[in-house]
This record gives sequence, C-alpha cells and structure tokens, in this order.
Amino acid sequence: MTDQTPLGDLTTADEAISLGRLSEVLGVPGTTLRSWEDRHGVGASVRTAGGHRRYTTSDVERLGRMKSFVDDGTPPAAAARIVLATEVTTRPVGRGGHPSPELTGDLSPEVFPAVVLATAQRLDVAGCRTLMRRALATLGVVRGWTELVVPALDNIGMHWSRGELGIESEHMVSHVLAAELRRVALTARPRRGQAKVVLATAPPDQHALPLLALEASLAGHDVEAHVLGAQLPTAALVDAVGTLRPSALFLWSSLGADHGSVDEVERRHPRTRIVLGGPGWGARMTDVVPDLQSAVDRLTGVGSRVRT
Ligand code: B12
Repeated sequence: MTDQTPLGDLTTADEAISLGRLSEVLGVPGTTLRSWEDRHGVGASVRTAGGHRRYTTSDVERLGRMKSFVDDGTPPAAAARIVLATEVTTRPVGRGGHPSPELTGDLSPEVFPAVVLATAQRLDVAGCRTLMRRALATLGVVRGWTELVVPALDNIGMHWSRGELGIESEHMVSHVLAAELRRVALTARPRRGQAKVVLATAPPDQHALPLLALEASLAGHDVEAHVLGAQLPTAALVDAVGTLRPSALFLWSSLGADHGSVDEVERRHPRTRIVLGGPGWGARMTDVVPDLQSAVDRLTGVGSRVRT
C-alpha cells in the first residue's frame, strides 16, 4: 500500500524528501531505489551535507514513472532509458519554437516507440518532430523507418486499439511524420533522365504514410515519384496512370484491399508494372513486397519481378 499524502513542491534540498519517505510514497523498497540510482542513473538529484539522498518533485515523478514501467514488466535498465529519454523531450523549446538543442533522446529500437508514445500522449509536436527527424537523419530513411518508425507506429496503433490513446494523438504523430518524410523528399536534389512511378493506396485505404516513406526513400534515386495519396477511387487511378504513363504503379494496402483496382489498371494499362505492398492484400496476391527496401529495389529496377 502506498502513502497518498500530497507531497507539495519539493524543489530545494530542504524541502526534498528522504529515501525512507519516498519508499513509503511509491511502495518501492529503499534497496531497490538505491539500485535504480547506482546501476541505472535514476535517483536523487540532491544530497544533504551529510551525504544522504534527497528527492525533489521531479525525482519523485521520474521514479514514479520508473516504477510504472517496471511494474508493467519492463526490465529496469530499459525502463531507466525510457524514463530518461522521455524526460529529455519534455524540456522547453528554444527560441523561434525550435526544439531545444539539448534534445538528444535515445534512438535505440528498445526505447524509441515508448518515447514517441510519450510525445503522442502529451500532444508534444516539437518533441515528436525532433524524434522523427533524428530517426530519419541518423539512420537514413529506409533504416530509420523500418527499425524505429514502424515499431513506433505499431505501438501507437496498439495503444489506440486498446482505448488507451486518443485518435487526436495518432493524428498528431501521423501529421508530424508525414511532414518529416515530405521534407526529405522535397530537399533531395532533382535528377535528370528519371523513370516515373506512381504511388497510391488501393481504395478504400486511408493509410498513406508508407507511400511517403517510399517517396522519401526514392529521393536521390533516378526515379520521379508521383504520390497520389489515399483513398483514390479506381476510375481516378486509371485516369492518372493514363495521364502520367509511369513505368510502374505502387499500390499500398493496410486493410482489406479492393482487388478490382488492380484488375482494372491491368486491363486498361497492360504495360504498366504493378507493385503491391502492405498487409491488406491477403493471400490472393502472392507477390507483395515485404518491406520498404524491397519496394525501393523493385521500383528502381534492382529487383524487377512482376506481380504474378
Ligand atoms: C496512422 C494510422 C492511421 C491513420 C493514417 C494516417 C495516414 N496519413 O496514413 C488514420 C487515422 C487515417 C487511420 C485510420 C484507420 N485505421 Co489505422 N493505423 C495507423 C497506424 C498507427 C500506422 C499506419 C502505418 O502507416 N503503419 C506503417 C506500416 C508500414 O506498418 P505495417 O503495415 O505493420 O507494415 C508491415 C509491413 O507491411 C512491412 N512494411 C513496413 N513498412 C513498409 C513500407 C513499404 C513500402 C512496404 C512495401 C512494406 C512495409 O513491414 C511491417 C511489418 O510487417 C496503424 C498501426 C500499425 N501497426 O501500422 C493503424 C492501423 C493500421 N489502423 C487500423 C484501423 C482499424 C484503422 C481504421 C479502420 C480505424 C477506424 N475505425 O476508422 C481506419 C481505416 C480507415 C480506412 N478506410 O483506411 C488498424 C488495422 C487493424 C486491421 N488490420 O484490421 C491498425 C493496425 C491499428 C490497430 N492496431 O488496430 N489509421
């Protein structure tokens, strides 16, 4: 049983609480609190003149979050990294609304999804933008998307489906991520003599982020990508392929796809190569590219298998 007595604002060494009191408040043994500090760096930020630990408000908040993660089954080392990385993203933004240069969150796959989730819960646009930008810039689009961003989206989707995260948070993350992916695509140097590809989602799918990941990944290759976005009706897709005459059409589906769109494009534009991606195609489609790198390879001609 934990002690629920309010602690007030414990900002100075005099006001900060002792190890014993914190142990009562959180319901965590003192030996465990000491080991979280000694081994994982999550502990008291002040000491008395006699060297005793004293915990401020932010220490209490941080250790409370540490306890929640550990109670949920996260190993203490990972919990500490999440707590410390998440805390970094809450620091104030710098001048001009740009995130503070101190923002140096942890980009390991173990921690990234939890840190993105924390920004989603707080609707922290600047923190989310910084994380996405760093993931894409540090690892490059293909690895950043595959190793960090997709697990983070999966985690967001899981919390949303359990009713633990509002749709506004999911929209915020999608919007920020879309802008970061577009930024990469737009800043790439244009090349001459490009092959043309069209990227769209199969109706009625609204999940367009993989198209933007693909567009950003193709930037810098000799490919001109035209993103037509989500929920494009089949007739519009057929018209667009007729107008643009791409060498390939990439169609994404996250949910159950309308296979009629593929049949119709094939019938009207038999020379256009169709490349399919996403879990929504199901078993009927046997040649669905499994990941972003394979889609890039297929559209740049490195892997040139045609849909069977
Ligand atoms: C963001 C999001 C949205 C946003 C999309 C915004 C946008 N601009 O794209 C919005 C809010 C619009 C949305 C709407 C809906 N969504 Co949604 N959404 C998501 C979320 C969080 C991320 C989607 C995404 O881009 N994922 C990234 C992709 C690439 O991940 P993936 O499909 O798992 O990828 C795998 C492979 O395909 C491959 N891969 C990864 N990247 C790439 C890239 C390429 C190019 C290739 C080829 C392969 C590849 O590796 C992955 C692992 O195997 C997912 C959660 C999730 N797990 O994905 C839910 C999710 C897809 N949505 C879901 C649902 C239910 C919906 C709605 C029906 C909700 C509703 N009731 O309205 C609607 C759908 C409406 C519609 N007609 O489409 C469910 C789908 C469950 C299911 N399979 O039936 C999910 C899984 C959430 C969940 N856990 O329940 N969504």
